[in-house]
Amino acid sequence: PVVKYLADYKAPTHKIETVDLEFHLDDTQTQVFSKMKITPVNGNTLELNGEELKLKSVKVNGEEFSNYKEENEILTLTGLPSEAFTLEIHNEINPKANTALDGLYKSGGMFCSQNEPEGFRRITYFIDRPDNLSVFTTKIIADKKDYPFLLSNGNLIESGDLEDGKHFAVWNDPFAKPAYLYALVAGDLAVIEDTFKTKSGRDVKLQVFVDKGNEEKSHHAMESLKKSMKWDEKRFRLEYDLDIYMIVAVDSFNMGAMENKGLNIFNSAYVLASKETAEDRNFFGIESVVGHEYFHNWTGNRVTCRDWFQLTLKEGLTVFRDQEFSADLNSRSVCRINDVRNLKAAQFPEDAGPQSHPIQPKSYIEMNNFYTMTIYEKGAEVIRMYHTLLGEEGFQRGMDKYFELYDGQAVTTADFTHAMSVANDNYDFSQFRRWYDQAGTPVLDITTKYDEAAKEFTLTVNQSTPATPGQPTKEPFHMPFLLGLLDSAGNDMTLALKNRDDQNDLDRGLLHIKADTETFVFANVNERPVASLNRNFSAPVVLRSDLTDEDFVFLMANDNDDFNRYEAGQALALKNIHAMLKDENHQVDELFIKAWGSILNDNNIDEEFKAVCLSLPSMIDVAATIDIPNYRAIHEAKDKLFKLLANTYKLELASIYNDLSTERPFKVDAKAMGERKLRGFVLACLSTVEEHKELARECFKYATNMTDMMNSLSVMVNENLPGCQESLKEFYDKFKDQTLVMQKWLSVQASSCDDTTFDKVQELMKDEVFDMNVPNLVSALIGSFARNKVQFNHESGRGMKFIAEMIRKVDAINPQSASRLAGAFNDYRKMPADLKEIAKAELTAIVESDKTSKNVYEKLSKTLN
Ligand code: B3K
Ligand code: ZN
Repeated sequence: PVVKYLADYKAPTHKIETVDLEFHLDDTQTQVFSKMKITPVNGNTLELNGEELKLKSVKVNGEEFSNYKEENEILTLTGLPSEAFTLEIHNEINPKANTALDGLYKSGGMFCSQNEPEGFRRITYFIDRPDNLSVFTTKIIADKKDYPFLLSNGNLIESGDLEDGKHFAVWNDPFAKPAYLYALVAGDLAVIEDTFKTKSGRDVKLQVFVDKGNEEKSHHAMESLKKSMKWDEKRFRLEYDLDIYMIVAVDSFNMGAMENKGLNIFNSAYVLASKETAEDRNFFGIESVVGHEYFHNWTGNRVTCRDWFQLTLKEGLTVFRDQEFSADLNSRSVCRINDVRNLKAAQFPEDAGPQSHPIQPKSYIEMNNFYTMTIYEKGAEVIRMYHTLLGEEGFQRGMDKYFELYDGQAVTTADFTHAMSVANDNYDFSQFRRWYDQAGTPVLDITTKYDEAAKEFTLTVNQSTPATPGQPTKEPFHMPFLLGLLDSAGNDMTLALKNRDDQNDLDRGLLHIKADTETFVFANVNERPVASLNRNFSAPVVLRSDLTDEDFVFLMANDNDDFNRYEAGQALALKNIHAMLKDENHQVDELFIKAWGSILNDNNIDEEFKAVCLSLPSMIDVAATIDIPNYRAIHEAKDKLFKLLANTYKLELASIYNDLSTERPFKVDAKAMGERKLRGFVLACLSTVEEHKELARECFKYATNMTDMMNSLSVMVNENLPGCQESLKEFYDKFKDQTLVMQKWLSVQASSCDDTTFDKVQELMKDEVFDMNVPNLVSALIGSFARNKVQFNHESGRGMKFIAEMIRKVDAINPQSASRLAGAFNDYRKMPADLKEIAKAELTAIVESDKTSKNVYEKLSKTLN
C-alpha cells in the first residue's frame, strides 16, 4: 500500500470552479453526469481521482476526448487546453453493492452519501482533495413514489415531475466547498420542521428527516439544533449562512454524523430519542453531536483544511466548541470530568500504543484510520490550552482574526496558530507548536517542599514524554499549568513567586511550564499548604506527585476546583487498587473509606457530581501503569473494593436510593439526569449487598424510562442477579423491532466479564436483530466483546481468536468497521507471553493476506511492529 506524506504536499494543478451534477438514481446502475468548469493553474495534465467507477464518456469543451488513461484509481488526462475549459464526464456506480458505506450507498430504502474524507471519488471522477473548492449544482432524477424527497446541499432552485413516474429536483449551493462536504439523499421519509431567526433577523428553515413513524423521537434533535444556533451566535458571534438547514437520520452509517453543508447526515443513534427508548447519555450525546456538526459550518466548512494532515484544525477546534457548548448548557464541572475520563480511557492508551501519532500526523496509508481520539480529543485539549493561555477574550479575538484572514479558504494548523498569535500581541507560540508534532502523553513528576523558617514553598516540575513509534526522543512542551495552594481552612492563598519574573498570570493561578525541569518558589507562605495541581486538567498529562494520602483526602473535601476534588478521589482509589493487586490481603485504607463516605453524605454537592466522584477508576486507568496487566485480577480487585464501600455504607446508600425513588416528572435537564445517574450508581452499589439482591429486578419492573431500565438491566447482567434472564427476555419482546434499543440489549450482554459471555455472543450473532452489514450492530455486539478486556484476553485465547476471525469477516464487507475492531489488539505489546503468541499468529495471517483492506493492514502492521 502507498504511504502518503505531509512533506509531499503540492498545490493542485487545476481548479474546478463549478460542477453541475446530474444523477439518474438506480439501485445498481446509477448514472452520474458531471460538467465541470476548470481553470488550469499549472500545466495541461490533469489527474482526477476515481474508485469503483464505470467510465462511460469524456468530453472537453463539448468534444469527445480520448487523451486519457485510467490507472491505480487515477484518471490522467493529458494535452488539455491551457485556458479555462469545460470537462464533461459520464460514469456509472452501484450504490446497492456499496457495503463500505463510503460514497453513494443505500441504507434501508434510501440513497445517501458519505464523502469525508475521500468518498466523492466513489461517485464520480474529481479533484477529491479539500483544497479544491467548487460551487456545486445538483440535479437528482428518481422514481417519485419510492423517493419523494430528493435532497442536496444549498437551496432548492427547481423541481418537477417527469415521465414514467419519475421526478426531479435541482439544488445549488452558493458556497464553494471541497467535495468531502457534498451530500445527496433520496428517500421516502418523514420530516419535522421548525424555524430559527438569526441575530441579523433572517429566518432559517430547519428540517429533520427520519424514517416514517419516528417523528416523535426527533424533537430533541431539533431542540438541540436551535440551541446550537443560538449558542454559536452568543459565545462565538457566528451566524448561520444559508436559508435552510437539514438533518437526515440513517441506520447504516460508519460514524456519528457528518457536517455536509446545509445537509447533515446522521447516524440515527444521534437523532432519535424518547424517554422510553433512549438513555440520558443518548440525550446528552444527541445535543453534543448536533452541536458539533452545526459548529462545523464555520470551523470546517467556511474555513476548511488544506489537506487531511490538517484534520485536527477542524476537529480539535470543533470538539472544543462542542465541549464548551455542553458545559454552558449543563454542569460545567461534570462535563469537564467526563471529557477527561474519556480522554484517559481512550486517548491516553492510543497514545501509549502502536497507533500513537501526533495530532498532526506526518504520514498515513488510509486516512479513515486517522479519525482518532488523538486528532479529536487531544486536538481539543490543545485548543483548550490556547484558551487557558489567552483567556476567553484573547481566544475570541484570535477566532475573529481566524475568520477575518481565512474565510472561504483551505488552510493549515499553522494558520490557526498565526491568527491566535497576531490577535494577541504576537503571542509566542513557537514552543507550543510542538503539541502538533510530537506524540505521546507527557508525564509531569512533581515534588514539593515547605520551608517553615523561610515561609517558602517550592514546587519542582519535571517533564518527560515517552518514546512513541518513529519518535525516540522528545523536546519539552510549553504547557499552561493551573495551580492553587490551599491553607488549612481550605482557602486559596495569594500566590507570589520569589524566583521568577513571569508573575503576570499568577492571579489566575497560571504557571508556564517550558523547560524539562522548572522550579517555582512561592514566598510568604505562612503555613504548609496543600497544592492543588493542574487544576481543571489544564495540561493533558500524566501527573505524578509526592502528595500524601492526607493531602488527597483534604483536596477531596476542600478544593475549590471541582475537577481536582474528583481527581483526588481517583488518585486515592487507584493507590488502593494497586496495593490490592500487589497483596490480596491488603487492608483498604481507612482514610479512603471515610473520605468516600463524606462525599456520599455531603448534601452540598449536586447528584451528578457526587456520582462521578464516587465512581472508581476504570479498568483502563488501572492498567495504564502496569507493564503486563492481568485484567481479571484488576476486575476482581475493583469489585472487592466496590463491595467493601457498598457494604460499609449500605444504610446511607439505601436511604439515598429511597429519596431518589419518589415519583417525579421525567425531565431532560442536568438536575434530573444527575438524579437518575446517582440513583443508578447507588443501585449498582446496593446490588452487591446481600439483602438488596432483588432491588435491580424491582427497579427494572417499574422503570418508566430507558435510563432506569438499562441501569438495572446492566447491574443484573454484570452481577448475575435474580431476575436477569426474565428481564432480558421481556426487554427483547418489547423492543425487538427497534434496532437502536436492541443495540443496547446486545451490548450489555457482550460486555459482561462473566465466562459465559463468549458462548452468549456466538448465540446472539444468530439472532434476527443482528446484521453484520450495519456498523452500529457490529459495534454493539462484536465491538462490545472486543472492548471487554477480561473476555477478549481470556486465558484460553478464544476471545482474541474470535475477534481476529470477525475482523476478517467484517473487512470483506466494510473496512472501516473492521479497522475499528482491530483496535482491540492495541494492547499487543502488553499481553502475557502465551496470549501474545496467539495474537501474533492471528495478526500475521491477516496482515499477509492479500484480501485485507488497507485500513486493517495499516492498523495491524503497526500493531505487530
Ligand atoms: N467529519 C465527520 C467525520 C468523518 C469521518 C470519516 N471517516 C464527522 C465529524 O467529525 O463531525
Ligand atoms: Zn467533526
